[in-house]
Formats: sequence, C-alpha cells, structure tokens
Amino acid sequence: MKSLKISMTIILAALAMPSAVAQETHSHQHKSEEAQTAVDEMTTATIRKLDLEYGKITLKHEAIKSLGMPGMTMVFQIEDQTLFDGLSQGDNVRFKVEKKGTALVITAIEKM
Ligand SMILES: [Cu+2]
Repeated sequence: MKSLKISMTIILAALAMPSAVAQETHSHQHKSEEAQTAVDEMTTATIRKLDLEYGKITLKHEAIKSLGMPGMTMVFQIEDQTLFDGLSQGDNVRFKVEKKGTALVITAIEKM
C-alpha cells in the first residue's frame, strides 16, 4: 500500500512539471498557452535518437490516445530545445504531443 502512495505522488509531481517548465522559458513562448484542449495527457516512450541540431527526436512510443495513434517508432519535431536538456538516447520518458498544422510537436517531455 505504501508503494502505491509513493508512485501516486510521483505522478502528480510529473503532471505539475510541464507548466512549471513553460513558465521558466523566457521570451521563447510561441503560442504554448493556446487552448488547453486535451487534459495534460502524457505518453510513455523510449528515446531512440535525439537530434537537436535538426530539431528532431525519434521516439518509440506507447499509444497516444489524444491522437488515436497506436504505439510505434516515429520522428517528432522539437519546438523548444530547452525541454530536451539532460535527455539522451536510450532514456525512458513521458511526453506530451500536440498537432500543429501537419506537424506533431512535443510540448513537454521528462525522464521517468
Ligand atoms: Cu506514432
């Protein structure tokens, strides 16, 4: 029972993080605060490749409910590089993705 309580705390802390990160990013705010549509829903994944220079990340992700996408390995665009500080290939992460035009952009990501 105790372990359940601890993991719930971790999850809550994780959910609180994206907004904290967003507040810290300086003038770089594009339109991050547009309609907070899908509730902060994170998807777990493993980083297969991280290419900051070209603004791309390859993730092997679980199903993304908000997009109706099954689990797969695919490339996402990186809009805010500061989100990826300290992350590297092979890390297990939780992330949030939004559709912007035709691109799928990661708006939050954190190590598990
Ligand atoms: Cu996918």
